[in-house]
Amino acid sequence: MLVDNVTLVVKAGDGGNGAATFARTSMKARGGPDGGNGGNGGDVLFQGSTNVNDLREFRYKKKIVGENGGHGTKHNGFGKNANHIVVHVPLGTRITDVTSGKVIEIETEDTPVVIARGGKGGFGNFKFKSATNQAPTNRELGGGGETKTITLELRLIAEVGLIGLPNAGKSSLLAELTHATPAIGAYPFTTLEPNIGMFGSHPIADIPGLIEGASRGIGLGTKFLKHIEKTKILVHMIDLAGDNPLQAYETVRHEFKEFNPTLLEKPEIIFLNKADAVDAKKAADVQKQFLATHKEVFVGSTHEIESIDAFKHLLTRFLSPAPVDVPRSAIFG
Ligand SMILES: Nc1nc2c(ncn2[C@@H]2O[C@H](COP(=O)(O)OP(=O)(O)OP(=O)(O)O)[C@@H](O)[C@H]2O)c(=O)[nH]1
Ligand SMILES: [Mg+2]
Repeated sequence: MLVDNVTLVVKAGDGGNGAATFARTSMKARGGPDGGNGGNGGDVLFQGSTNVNDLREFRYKKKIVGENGGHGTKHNGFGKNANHIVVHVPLGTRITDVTSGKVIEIETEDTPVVIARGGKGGFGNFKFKSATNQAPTNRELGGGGETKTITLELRLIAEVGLIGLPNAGKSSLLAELTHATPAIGAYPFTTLEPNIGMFGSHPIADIPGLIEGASRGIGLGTKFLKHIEKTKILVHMIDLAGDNPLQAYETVRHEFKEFNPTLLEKPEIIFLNKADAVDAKKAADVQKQFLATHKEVFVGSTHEIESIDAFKHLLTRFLSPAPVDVPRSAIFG
């Protein structure tokens, strides 16, 4: 289970100000007060939706601002009440008010929840007219809309797990397949915590690199492997330019066996990566060695768009409920 989370500021709309005006025309030198009320500011509501699968849009949108109410005007003109804003989030999103600690879980599509309330519109001076005060000059300013800092948290079960030795290109692949922006580095253990991205509606987890002895706590250990216990598919990334690609594969498989042997039975695509960095003969030789695994073997490069497109097709077929029937070992790169 991985947690996608974001922090946001939500500000509801301010109420419009009441007006302080008098009905003075060429005909009427001393008309009464006629300042209208301000309109109410719009609320910001959150509602569950099955059309939204992740919190991606909030990675860029850090602030949600409601509409302000219109100001009151002369001739008893009332300011417009602002429309409320409804923000759609995936079902299962937990919203926490950072200040109060209050938590709301969005479980259904039915009920929008008000997260920040709009300010009330202020009264215009007409409203203050009384038997004793026929010409009030006072009016109210609109109330400020509430501002809340909230966190949104969504628990996702990864459907695809990217695994392999450090530096194989797992994060590079995640960045190509999804909108996620993981750190990518030419050194081992760039990734220290799992990253998650959405491939369409399928969460993909990029797991920190495993090394020999991980099951005994070497490197970052196997603590992140729990995130892929429920995946449907594993993508095992192998660096073709590495010393012994088949051994790299077996090293990781051995650590799986120690951690949880059922991981060995998951459908798996072996991605022989960095094909651009080796000559075609080397790629073909390594590919041949991998035939013994009886797994789907893909040769390609995360740096090449055709390769990524072909891999997307392959992954989509693996994710589709229909039986997988794909030609083995197409070479790209
Ligand atoms: N030439 C070449 N380099 C690649 C390719 N894919 C990734 N790289 C490079 O390999 C290095 C490691 O890539 P990452 O995506 O960070 O690898 P990782 O598997 O996530 O590594 P860890 O997080 O350390 O486990 C980076 O310098 C990438 O630019 C590829 O297809 N071709
Ligand atoms: Mg990484």
